Amino acid sequence: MPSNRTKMKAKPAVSEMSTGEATVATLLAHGFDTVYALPGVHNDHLFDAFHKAGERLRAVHSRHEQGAAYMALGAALATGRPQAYSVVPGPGLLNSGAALLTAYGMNAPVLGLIGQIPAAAIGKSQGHLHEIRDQAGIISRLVDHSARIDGPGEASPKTAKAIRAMAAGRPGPAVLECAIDVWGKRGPVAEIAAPSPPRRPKIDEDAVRAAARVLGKAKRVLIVCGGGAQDAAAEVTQLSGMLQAPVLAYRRGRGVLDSRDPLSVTLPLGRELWAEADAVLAVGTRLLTPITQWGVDRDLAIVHVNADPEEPARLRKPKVALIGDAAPILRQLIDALDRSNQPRASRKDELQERQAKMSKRLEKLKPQLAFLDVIRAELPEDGIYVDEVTQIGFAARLALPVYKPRTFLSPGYQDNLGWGYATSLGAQHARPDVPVLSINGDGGFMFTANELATAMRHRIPLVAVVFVDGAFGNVRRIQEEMFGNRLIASDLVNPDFVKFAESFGAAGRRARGPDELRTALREAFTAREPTLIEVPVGPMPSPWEFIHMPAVRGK
Ligand SMILES: Cc1ncc(C[n+]2csc(CCOP(=O)(O)OP(=O)(O)O)c2C)c(N)n1
Ligand SMILES: [Mg+2]
Repeated sequence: MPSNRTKMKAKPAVSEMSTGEATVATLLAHGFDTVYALPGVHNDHLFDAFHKAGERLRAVHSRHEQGAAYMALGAALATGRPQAYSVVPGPGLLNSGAALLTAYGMNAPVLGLIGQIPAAAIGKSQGHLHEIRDQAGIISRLVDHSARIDGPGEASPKTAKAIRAMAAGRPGPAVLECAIDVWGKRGPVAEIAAPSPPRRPKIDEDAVRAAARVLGKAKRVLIVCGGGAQDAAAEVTQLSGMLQAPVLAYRRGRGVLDSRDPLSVTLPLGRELWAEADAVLAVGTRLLTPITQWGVDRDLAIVHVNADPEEPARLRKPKVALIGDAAPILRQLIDALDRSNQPRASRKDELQERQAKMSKRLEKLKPQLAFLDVIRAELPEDGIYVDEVTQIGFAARLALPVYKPRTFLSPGYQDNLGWGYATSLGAQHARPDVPVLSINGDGGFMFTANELATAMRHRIPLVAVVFVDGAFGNVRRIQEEMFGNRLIASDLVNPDFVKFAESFGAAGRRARGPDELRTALREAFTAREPTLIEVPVGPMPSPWEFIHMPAVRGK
């Protein structure tokens, strides 16, 4: 019970602790129960503090630092709560770099606890183990909040500050460094900092009223959701109904409005609706694709809700900007609209018809869709689907129905190949109550396939599918279609994935086609054990005409 513990620990009493112990006590006081980690001599005293925390803090070790950091990312995305990982400095930090970059791009609260060389040697380029020039400077380019803990007395306030910073404003990762000879250093610790709610900007009521006026008088409102809308599903759903506004989501905003609602649309239909809209309500999105690809003109009034005050005007100054967390802002907007909004004619039939037409066009992706139908049917409603940069993944972003927030994890604008398997492991570890499904291409899967060992060691019952076409298929298709079939560096030699899985002691299966995948998934979700399903596939039709589409406004 974090709150009771918090009260006990928060008593101002001077006690002697090590820097590592004070850091761990602060993590516990803030409700952390896991640290995804890969040890090394720089962090031995920190890991000893993890050990002393006993059952209250699980150290889940991975087989590569990128695995640890991606696991923390997956856990953060699946739970919405901050998560921690710990690795050695230099190579350990860099190995975790792609995950940290992705956490930044996805505004995910991931706390890195990173070692450092001996305190007295920092900055002197003496060639100490794992030394890297200006580690603090490198870190400061990757995250918005970072600090170095220089002794036990400052461990707790600096840890608490980092955790607060991850939730404040636009959320995101943070990093704490600590030198090899400081984690174990003992000294007086006045108190363990208690969690304090992050400061929220006051909601600008004039702006809410202005937004209500814009949306109230608009005839065809389109709502666009990004990752920042994930905790505002109820409000978005209510607004969509009140305004009869379709809700467009592509990667990070999927699941905010249930896909079974005919007003829920993805990119291609969203673009048509963008062309017709007289007002857009953007919620927690950069609006990058609509503004830069589809175009804007003066007839489109944009109301932009974002936690980051810099974001709304980055691409185009909106008519109204509302700064802060989406849910409370949208709640006020609903109240303001309630007073003025006239009941609107239902757009259900119109949207149903247009959805059906779009489904016909999307039939071009039949090979992918046949697999997605099976996945949707077998993955329970609250099961979590984790995306990858692969043919099935691209199609899923367009066509996999998503029913609930935080059940469709997609890497956002980094779109980094190889994030999926380890991120899924973290999601499944943090949410043992629901099945998690990881989909992969043979290219992406091998980035973190070593973490099958982690799945076994920690008994994480993740089900992963690897679609095997013997290629970086997406790259190969581009070479075929746009570079006169001059194929280079896109063919792959693969292991037998069934034997590969079995060699770790995991369940390995082969499914030839959608029907066999259905059986394999059903059995795997029943068995709930680490499972890898190999699906041999051929080349698949290109999805790109539904993703990169020409402008429809402001031409
Ligand atoms: C970190 C990273 N490296 C490289 C790429 C470029 N890239 C995009 S898709 C792709 C190939 C994916 O191959 P695979 O995982 O087998 O999926 P397939 O397209 O064959 O379904 C590559 C190399 C990327 N997106 N991210
Ligand atoms: Mg492939």
